[in-house]
Amino acid sequence: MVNGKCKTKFLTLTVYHLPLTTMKIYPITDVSLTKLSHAEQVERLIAGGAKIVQLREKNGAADAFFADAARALEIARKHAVKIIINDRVDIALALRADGVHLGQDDLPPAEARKILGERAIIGFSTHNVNQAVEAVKLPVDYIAIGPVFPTETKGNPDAVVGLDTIKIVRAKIGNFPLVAIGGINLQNFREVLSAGADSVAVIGNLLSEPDEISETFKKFLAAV
Ligand code: 3NM
Repeated sequence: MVNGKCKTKFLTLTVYHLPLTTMKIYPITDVSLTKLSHAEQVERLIAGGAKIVQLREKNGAADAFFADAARALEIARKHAVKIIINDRVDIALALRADGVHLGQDDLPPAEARKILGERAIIGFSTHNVNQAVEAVKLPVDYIAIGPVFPTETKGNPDAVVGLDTIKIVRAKIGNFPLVAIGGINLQNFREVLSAGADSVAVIGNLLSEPDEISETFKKFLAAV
């Protein structure tokens, strides 16, 4: 058992951690906001320089999301861009996507890990310091914390955590990859990174002008 335990620890420290720290801007798609398919949003984001995109679908039917995500993945593969599927472990598995992002009420990360395997990227949302501290013990590659600022994009959001929580979480989790989310924009994202986040996940401020998605993404990258 000791060996088994060591192996798990080793995997947690080395294999599960991805270079998300090098992807400081983590875009998430939203069809209802943009009126564009996930595939079209991915195309525009990649044209702006995105290296990882999360596909988030809260309204559509599974078959339509699957078909759209398959097209998005095809585009992403041509550019060596990673695709993470929000919530749906089944769709991530069926598509052989790069990974899945799970919320507190989704399939537990350990079960998702069993299904998707060691190479999958698994992210996990947290909304306070305690959840974050517990989450880094799980077989996940990164945790997200939010909402950092008020957000209009998420229905029924948790309480705003603010920059101080990011600082506290960073102090408690060491180098564990930390994504911040919620109300982050071109003006405030650097202070979120300075507070200790490795990466910022953004929806509204990137996508609210669908014709300018590529340009807006470029502006984020230029401002990092
Ligand atoms: N999750 P915007 S906040 C999807 O707190 C999501 O976990 C959140 O969108 C969390 O960049 C959020 O438009 C919405 O604020 C992020």
